[in-house]
Amino acid sequence: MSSNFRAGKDVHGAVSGEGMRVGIVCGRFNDLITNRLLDGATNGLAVHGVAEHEVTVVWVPGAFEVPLAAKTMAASGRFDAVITLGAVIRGETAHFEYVAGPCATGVQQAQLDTGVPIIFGVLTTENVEQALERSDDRDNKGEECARTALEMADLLRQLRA
Ligand code: INI
Repeated sequence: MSSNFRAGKDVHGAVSGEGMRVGIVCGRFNDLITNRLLDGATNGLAVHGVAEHEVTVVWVPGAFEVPLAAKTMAASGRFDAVITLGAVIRGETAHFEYVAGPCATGVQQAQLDTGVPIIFGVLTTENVEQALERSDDRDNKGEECARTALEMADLLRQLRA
């Protein structure tokens, strides 16, 4: 069924990096993968016009530590968005669920608590091959997160204006 109803306002965030301050939290665990995600994220930010001096990269031991660092950065008021990057690989650990679940829940809670967009770029895969596929030049979760961060930062600016 279609309708002729047109909403009075239709709000979209722009993917534009001008003046945007972005924090990145990156897990060292599985750093073969997380360095590729970081390259994707920083390339994505650069392509959309984010200045190098507006980007801060913070390293944490692993995905379990990501939410606390992301929340602290978001709460500082110094960032328009925070991107989280990590790699939790099921084949590598017996406690996959204990790391991946709390990381995702913690990131979501941190963005709701602070009101700052915190973008979830922590890969959770069955094996290294899948993680490599999602962090390569054609399909890179970090690059996708860069675009999402800018879109959400602009959207929230508009919603608060
Ligand atoms: N951390 C990850 O980021 N990825 C993993 O796959 C992983 N594994 O396999 O255990 C992992 N563990 C470390 C964890 O994030 C914490 O750093 C550690 O438990 C100390 O709190």
